Amino acid sequence: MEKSALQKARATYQPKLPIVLTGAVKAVEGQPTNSVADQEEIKKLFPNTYGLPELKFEKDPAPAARKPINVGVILSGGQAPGGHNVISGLFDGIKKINKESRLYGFLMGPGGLVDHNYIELTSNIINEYRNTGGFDIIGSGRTKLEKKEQFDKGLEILRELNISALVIIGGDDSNTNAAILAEYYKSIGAGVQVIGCPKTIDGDLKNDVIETSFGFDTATKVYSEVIGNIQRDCNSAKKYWHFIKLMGRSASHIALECALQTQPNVCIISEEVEAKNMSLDDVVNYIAGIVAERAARGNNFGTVLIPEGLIEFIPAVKKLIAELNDLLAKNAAEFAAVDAADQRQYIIDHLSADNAAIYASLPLGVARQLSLDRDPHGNVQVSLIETEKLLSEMVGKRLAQMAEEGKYVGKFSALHHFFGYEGRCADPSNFDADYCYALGFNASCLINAGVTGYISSVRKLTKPAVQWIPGGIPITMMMNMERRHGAMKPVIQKALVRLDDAPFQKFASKRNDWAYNTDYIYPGPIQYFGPAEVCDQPTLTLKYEHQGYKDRH
Ligand code: FBP
Repeated sequence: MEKSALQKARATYQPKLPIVLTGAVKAVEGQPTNSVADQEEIKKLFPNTYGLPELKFEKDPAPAARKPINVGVILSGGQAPGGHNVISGLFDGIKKINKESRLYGFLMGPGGLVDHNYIELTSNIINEYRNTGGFDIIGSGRTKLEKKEQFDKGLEILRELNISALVIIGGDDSNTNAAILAEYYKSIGAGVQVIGCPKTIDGDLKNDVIETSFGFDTATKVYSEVIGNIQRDCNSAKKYWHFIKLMGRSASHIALECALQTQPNVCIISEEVEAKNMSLDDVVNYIAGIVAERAARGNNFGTVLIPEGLIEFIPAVKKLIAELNDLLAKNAAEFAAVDAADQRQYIIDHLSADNAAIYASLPLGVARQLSLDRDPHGNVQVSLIETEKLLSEMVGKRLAQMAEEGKYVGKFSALHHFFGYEGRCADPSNFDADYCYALGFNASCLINAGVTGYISSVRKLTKPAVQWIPGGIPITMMMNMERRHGAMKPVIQKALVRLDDAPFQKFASKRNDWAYNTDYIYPGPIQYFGPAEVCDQPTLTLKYEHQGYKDRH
């Protein structure tokens, strides 16, 4: 593979490890754990892996010689910067356990395990991918591992390759499946450990024990750089309003972090829209009000950040989607047989009156997206809904009305952007390069400790990497029961933006200033080489969360 000068220099970067992982370690058990909610149900569903203790690693002064192990690894779901470093950390970790250990990568996501598609990851391959973005080393996919037949089929190849541990690198849904697989293999005495790793640019796989998912840091820095560039352009020409949709299928962490980094004129936070029971019109009026006020001050330009998942958080639309999910799950065959042109009417005829009215009122494109196929985990594919265009059109119409009423004088010219795929495969920032390498290396320590059903956890992330605290968290600890595909299922609780938490509070205390005074920040590109205050800083979300946590305790 030919490389740029930056890639060559970057390939030599040695990720920093928490100091404790630089020598032999032993696992130290903490207290037994409970799931975050619905304890009785989760306990019944996970009789073999519920209630396990949290683990921490400490230096082992007298380590025993260890046998080689064969490990499998899977990349699952959307790409996130740093996945290759998780794999290289895992590789280095199992080689340190015993240099005869082997790592096998299952190709194109969980489907590779079921279909027996794999490669052995040798040091030549691993070295090509150190510190690079993307998941192309083995590819990723969204096949949902949930059926006994899939687990049994997977076990055949694990046995054939003598693999005794499987590492699943994924988001909340993939780690939920890792927990189910761990429980199943344990229940049948398969002798295969299953370990998860917290991945997703969306930043919504986090809680008291997982401080952040990897990829969020790099992706938000990439988006913030580009938002900053747009803001400088718009502050130069002073003639456009930029409507920028940002990935993050459910939670608004990406939009919030980018707002903190760039200080746009408007940023909508879906969780607030839901908490305040706002309608689409309320959101439109809020934006139009700011556009009009800025126009009154002579500023016919600005930036609006919109989280990808907004539409699903508007309470009325949320109720509609919940009924649609059940309707489409129950009547799947009948609906598939309906002519495409008649599907809209079919849905209107089968929904309750309130939801039918809302569905009928939505622009055709949005309504159609809401009724299209869900992803394998049952999620509406919100990245395909053009919320940025929907909102700017509605704001334009509202401004026209306001102009007629004498409440707006100005010029509204809108441009649209969607930043998502641009950031998911960026070369990892130093933070993500270090964090991912530590997560992978730490996974090898969990394997060596003989545990299953754990997620790799590295904490104290606002400190320098050498001071990070590695350990393991039972996945069942993060679970609750939720409605999926029309039935209650055990799933990892998604972390949405908390309105009482420091990052949102910080944003809320500043947003009025940012709306009317043009106070943009232009963060510039990610820097890999240079002083730590430029190159090694975590996200503002993480910093404020830790600050808020300290203030509360
Ligand atoms: P994960 O939760 O699997 O990490 O993926 C999140 C995400 O990047 C969302 O932000 C986005 O809505 C979705 O993936 C897009 O999915 P796809 O890659 O299948 O188009």
